[in-house]
Amino acid sequence: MKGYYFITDEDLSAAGILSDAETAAAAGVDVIQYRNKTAETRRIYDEARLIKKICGSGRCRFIINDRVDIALAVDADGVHIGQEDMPFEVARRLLGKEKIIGVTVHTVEEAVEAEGSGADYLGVSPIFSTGTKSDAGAPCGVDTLAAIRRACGIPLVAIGGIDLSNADECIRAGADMVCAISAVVARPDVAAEIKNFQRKFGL
Ligand code: 3NM
Repeated sequence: MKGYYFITDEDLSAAGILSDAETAAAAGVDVIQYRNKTAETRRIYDEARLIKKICGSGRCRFIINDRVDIALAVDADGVHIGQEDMPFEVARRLLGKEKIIGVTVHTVEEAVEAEGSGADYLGVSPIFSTGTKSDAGAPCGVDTLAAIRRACGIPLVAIGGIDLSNADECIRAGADMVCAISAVVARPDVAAEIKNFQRKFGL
């Protein structure tokens, strides 16, 4: 796992989430995460099926935020769960050993616990303050990211308030991937923005 980590956001997207996902897949991202915290289950299921097809056309893994049931229904590559979502052990039992499970963490303690439970990667958040997720909490900063890097061996995804001006700090602190939502999908040229992030990783 390396480079820009793409997450859909239908409220911020200028071009629409399916167009954004196609753009991300064409840009060669490693991961596409479908995140929808508000829509009805049928729409989430339908969109997940469509994005899975888009991922299939590229080489990217398809991760679904929170919804283990949808991940099973569409045979996604895995899920991403937060501290308030389904407990890790339950998600693992339902999904099996082969699926990817990423866990959002805010502290070194949460990170060590998630890695010990068997998480495949960690989302470290929010690094900087963000208006995109209203309940994201206080920024943990790049120092926490660096401390988690020292404590954990699994891949780290930095998220929250990241743009092209501060992504390098995250990479220097040990992020294997960076996610930026508003700095990408709200912009007119999503492909160019993704490529700018990928270039920071030498991709
Ligand atoms: N999760 P932007 S912050 C989806 O803190 C998400 O867990 C977060 O958007 C967390 O790049 C966030 O626009 C949104 O700041 C990140």
